[in-house]
Amino acid sequence: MTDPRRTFTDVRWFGELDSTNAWLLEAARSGIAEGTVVVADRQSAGRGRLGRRWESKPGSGLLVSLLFRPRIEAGDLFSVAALGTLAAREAVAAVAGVDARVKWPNDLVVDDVKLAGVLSETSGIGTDDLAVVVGIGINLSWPAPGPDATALNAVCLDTLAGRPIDGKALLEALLDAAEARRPMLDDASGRAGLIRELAGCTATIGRHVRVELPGETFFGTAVSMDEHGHLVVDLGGDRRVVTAADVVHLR
Ligand code: BT5
Repeated sequence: MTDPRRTFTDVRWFGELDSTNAWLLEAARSGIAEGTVVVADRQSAGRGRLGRRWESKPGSGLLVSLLFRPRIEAGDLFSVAALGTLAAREAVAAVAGVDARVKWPNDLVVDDVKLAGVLSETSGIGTDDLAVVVGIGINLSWPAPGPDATALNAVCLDTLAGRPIDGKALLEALLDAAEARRPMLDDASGRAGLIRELAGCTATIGRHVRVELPGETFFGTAVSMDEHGHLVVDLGGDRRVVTAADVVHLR
């Protein structure tokens, strides 16, 4: 049977890397093609947003990065990360039967506990040579219940599904979901559709939140996501548009 995938076909699986995002970003700068997918069993320096770390013991998570070369403006970059988040969400539903929600901007959570994180990084922004690496970490079998999991406020798919989940099957489902949405990046209505779809499964909207910015913290109610994926927060009349921050869901 021919592979129905056309974009995400070149999958490179490593035993260990510092970071799948770091590897793919470097390769992107050297001209590697859109659709290259990098997976690692373990990462020695897994990256989160804002210089944070992604923790994953060997073989305990799906650690994958996908390369996109979309022809988009910087203001539309959120749609690429949104595609990655939606693909991860669809994959955990398909393979593990888990209905995850999104914590803005790109975490997958179940009952406000983090199952997966997404980190999008770029090179060549503002040029004809834009490359966007979308890195996704999904907890498969770690953290086990215990201090680590509690400290991270993390959960894994095995626990949620009540059975072992196969990382390869999860990867296949994720790539299929990414492939199906890839054409949406090519026009404005498709990109808007990705943001709308993400907003529709974002648990942050409607929640009372604490927004943590460098040097400033404020409270409000998250009311919507704008067309760029920014979070609109109501402060009791005044509205603020949050572009990059940490948001904490409050009860
Ligand atoms: C993220 O950052 O959630 C993005 C994580 C992206 C990881 C993937 S793995 C493949 C690819 N290659 C990389 O190097 N990175 C990507 P952020 O929103 O900043 O969240 C990071 C925070 O999540 C940390 O500071 C911890 O509090 C928490 N955390 C770390 N590891 C975790 C885990 N395994 N499960 C749940 N939470 C975790």
